[in-house]
Amino acid sequence: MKNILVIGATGQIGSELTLKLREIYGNTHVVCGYIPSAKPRGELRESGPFEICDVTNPEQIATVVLKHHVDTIYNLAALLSVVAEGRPQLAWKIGIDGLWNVLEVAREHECAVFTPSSIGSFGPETPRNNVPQDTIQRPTTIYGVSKVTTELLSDYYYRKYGVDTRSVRFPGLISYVTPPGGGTTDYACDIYYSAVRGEKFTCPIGKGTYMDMMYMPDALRACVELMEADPYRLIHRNAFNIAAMSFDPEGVFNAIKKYKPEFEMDYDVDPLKQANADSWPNSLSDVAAQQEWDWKAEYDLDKMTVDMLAKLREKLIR
Ligand code: AKB
Repeated sequence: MKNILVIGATGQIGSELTLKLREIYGNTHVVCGYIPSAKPRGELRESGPFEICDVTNPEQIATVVLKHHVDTIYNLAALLSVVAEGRPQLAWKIGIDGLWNVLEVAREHECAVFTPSSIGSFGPETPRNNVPQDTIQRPTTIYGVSKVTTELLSDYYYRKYGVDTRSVRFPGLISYVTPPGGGTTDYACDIYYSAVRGEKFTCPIGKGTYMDMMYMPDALRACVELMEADPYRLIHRNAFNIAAMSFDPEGVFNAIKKYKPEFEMDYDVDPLKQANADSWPNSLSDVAAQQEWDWKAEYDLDKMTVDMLAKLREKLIR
């Protein structure tokens, strides 16, 4: 049985991943690592162990790892792309200094490590469509620079020290549970909240701007399946392209309108978000993930829309 530490467990991915990992590996085997300004609540707090674990504090990480006999760390602490652009030094401190801390603890205590990368690790020189697994990255955002560094440092620790590091490049993630905070792709989540609340949606990303997106259940499954994958089949490690759907604002608007014909949207483009989105590709190829660990997304835009609308109706309208 694995003993897992999730760092950043109260964030958008962590709050759902921690519960999924508890379902799979047992409640007592998955530690919710949090910082005091983002305390766990509800089921996250009640269903299993929780510990203060700041990624910028190596002693704290080591203490939790030793206390709970941790052998696998999901390192989810990071600033999303828009927030990172406003605070580049903090983004680096959390994303890269934090990663060094995690990798050093992992090296000493023989832990496997998952640290997500993103479609934001690509830049304007990357091919626009169906981006291959191995290609030019050269991002222009601090978020992207830190994600490429994450990929390289994680591969370095695997090659030099044998630390079992693995990762995926997440698309924009859409979920009805914990809203994202400060990302470029947040609109794709926010639009569903507006639709269910019966409000008009003002989109901060321009018409015709395509980005890869994924429904959270697929994203969580990707984390677990990659960490369970047979290491002898893995040619790549940090980080795999994964894909489910690519759409622009009109695409998701029309998907929602099919079920809510009265829904309305207009545009007020945010220059920072638009610049980030313009520097990222339209769509990724996930062939390497399919070949090396049998990755396959289950949700397309329509299937996700039906589920998001139903789940948000339950959550917001009682
Ligand atoms: C963001 O928009 O910053 C993230 C991402 C695509 O990595 N959702």
